Amino acid sequence: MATITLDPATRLEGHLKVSVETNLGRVTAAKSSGMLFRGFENLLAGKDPRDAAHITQRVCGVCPISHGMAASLAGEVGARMTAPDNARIVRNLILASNFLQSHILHFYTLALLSYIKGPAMPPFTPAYDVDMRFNATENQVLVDHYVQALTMRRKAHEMAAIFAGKMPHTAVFEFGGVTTVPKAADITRFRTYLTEITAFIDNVYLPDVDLLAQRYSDYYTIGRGYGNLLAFGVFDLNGAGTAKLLARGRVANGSTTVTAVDLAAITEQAKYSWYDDAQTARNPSQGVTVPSPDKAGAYSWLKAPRYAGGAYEVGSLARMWVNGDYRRGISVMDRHQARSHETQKIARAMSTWLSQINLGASFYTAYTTPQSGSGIGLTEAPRGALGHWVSVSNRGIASYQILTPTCWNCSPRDAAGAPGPLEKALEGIAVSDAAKPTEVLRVIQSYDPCLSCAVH
Ligand code: NFE
Repeated sequence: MATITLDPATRLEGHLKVSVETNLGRVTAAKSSGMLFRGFENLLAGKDPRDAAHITQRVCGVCPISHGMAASLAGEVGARMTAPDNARIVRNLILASNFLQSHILHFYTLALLSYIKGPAMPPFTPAYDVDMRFNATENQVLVDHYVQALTMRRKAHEMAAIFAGKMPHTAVFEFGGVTTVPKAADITRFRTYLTEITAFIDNVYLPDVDLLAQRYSDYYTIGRGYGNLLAFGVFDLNGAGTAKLLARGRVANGSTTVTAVDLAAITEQAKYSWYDDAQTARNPSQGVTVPSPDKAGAYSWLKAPRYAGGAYEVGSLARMWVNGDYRRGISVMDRHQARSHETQKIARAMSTWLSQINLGASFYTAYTTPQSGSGIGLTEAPRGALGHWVSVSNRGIASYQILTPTCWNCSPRDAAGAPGPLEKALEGIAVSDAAKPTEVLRVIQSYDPCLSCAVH
């Protein structure tokens, strides 16, 4: 019996601590802890509802656009209006650019370095050097692609900034539409970036994931977890949001039968979280965030979101599975595969959307803050399902709750004692070297956790 603790688990955003109990080299139980508190929900109280599209983007520099999108949708739902088609398309293009940069960042900068040897210098050292299976030539090609990916990620940001003005943290999101009115030259410039990034995705990213999957095919059987997958869906293809590039839905235990998402079935539990017990098992529409840093038995600043009591994985694999695009399996390697194929699917769709911008039509519809009301904004961030729940009174924010992807994936145990998705996925894996638990890190990184988002 031994306990292995990664604190912090490296190459992910924010401070995640993971502790695993092992017996004869196998993990018997895992604990995932978010080790910081932020309090965005509380600081939004009393603000002008329109500020939410700007403040919540500061939850994270990697996925700010998703927050701008969720906040705008929630505000527009609350005001019973929709933004015009041009705004929907421009928002999709900015969000899609943000997905491309995030997925490229995740594979090359965060995950791949757990399978290749970088140059013998920081930031590549120190590193675990166990279970390295690429030959010297392959290793060098992948290191070269790592360097190339840094440029591609920058270019994806530059592409987004053509419409967003700047990245990260754009000012382009306003309730009712977007503050930019693109010109034909902007669209041409965007397409030039998109062509280059698409070529990288097709010719470098997907083949590299395939090569990784060949050498590490055993990782198709590692890190499955519960097999429960949930997606809110993203990239609206019409104003009503009834058609999406990636659909809303969920499956239980690896099923191929997709069922509808009933928002009323979502609760955020807090038995093992450093929050006051008064908020246990509340729907986000009723949620409160009362920190309780000395609470006995608690071990994380993440709440534990559950759907009908079950722990659900969110992210590219959930989206691609629900949409019927990828159903090979649920594992570490399937997460990398689904993410790369999703990147390709989104890049293809962006090309179509670019030609749908109607330069003669409006990008904004006048918005008036209602005296009171409530709205829910559901979308996807690169790491998975994202929701904002807002209620307004006296034209100010009365309450705001944010439910992020990493909060689903890295949540602690729930009131019934059932582990969160990552905790479950770690159970049973073999650890060859307790001093260099690379298998544990690879499972963690397959979810692409972001703790800044998770605790928000
Ligand atoms: Ni900070 Fe975020 C998460 C994504 S959504 S990266 O989790 O993707 O708040």
